[in-house]
Amino acid sequence: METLTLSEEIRERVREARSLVAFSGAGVSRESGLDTFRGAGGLWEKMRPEELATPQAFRADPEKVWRWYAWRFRQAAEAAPNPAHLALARLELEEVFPSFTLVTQNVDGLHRRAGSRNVLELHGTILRAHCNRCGQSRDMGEAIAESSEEPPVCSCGGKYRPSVVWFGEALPDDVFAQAAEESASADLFLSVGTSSTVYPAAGLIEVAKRAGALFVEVNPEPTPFSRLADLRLAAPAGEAVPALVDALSRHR
Ligand code: BJW
Ligand code: ZN
Repeated sequence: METLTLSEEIRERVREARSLVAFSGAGVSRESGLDTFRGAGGLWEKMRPEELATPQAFRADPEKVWRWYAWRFRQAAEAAPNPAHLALARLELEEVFPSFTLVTQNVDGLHRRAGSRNVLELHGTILRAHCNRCGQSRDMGEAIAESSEEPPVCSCGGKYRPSVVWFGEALPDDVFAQAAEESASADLFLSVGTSSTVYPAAGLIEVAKRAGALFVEVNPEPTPFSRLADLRLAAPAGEAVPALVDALSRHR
């Protein structure tokens, strides 16, 4: 993407902004080679979500669900952050805005590996697993490597499961509360690579918009929130986010 030119009105808002929230979804990791959930080529074109990403699915067929996550863990471990992850990290590390929070729905750990620090993982992480009975937590890679059982069995007799949030499960309370608080006080709210269809995460866009944030959406496809966007970049994140970060930095 060539140099991005911002309108005078947006430049003004950027100049005055104190806090930025970046909100990301599976699309930001697409150019790292990880599949999105919905849409063409998405994980759920081949598999129904309720067969894999629910507590009921794990109860019904723990081996199938565990294997699917073990496969995705290996994919994530082998993937590298792309220019979109790196540009978002730069925004934080170069302190372009006094306050920066990265709220992600992703479980792949790529934002932290790119150098982002203030990361709120709304849907947990695939890098850890915990026992469904006693809650004991361990590294996912070790759980896969050290056990021949799928899923590995805990010393209490329970089964290990990935530490992600499935449909019907509550998001970690403190993490969501902090994300909502940051969204409510954000001057800029930047949504990247999410279909914005899963709640309560998608509701953060409404929270920010209602509180008066400038809302920027990066997604090649429209979402239910596109109409509310003050600026929409219909391009892949790996191209649009570095261009946007350059433009934001230039106008500070
Ligand atoms: C690119 C790109 C490129 C492509 N560059 N972009 C009605 C109203 C409100 C809520 C509900 C409702 N009915 C049911 C609910 C509840 C349910 C829900 O929201 N369902 C909806 C589907 C309707 N929500 C829940 O169950 C949540 N829990 C809850 O509500 O608890 C209540 C409770 C309270 C108290 C006690 C008990 C319960 C939990 C939701 C958990 C979601 N979990 C998953 C799986 C995580 C584990 C895993 O990874 O397997 O999270 S589902 C999946 O969707 C995953 C994602 O984080 C999430 C969001 O998806 P995302 O990231 O937006 O990806 P995609 O694939 O949808 O979109 C990718 C986008 O990228 C697309 O738009 C592309 O165009 C774009 N793209 N290439 C930029 N290169
Ligand atoms: Zn246990």
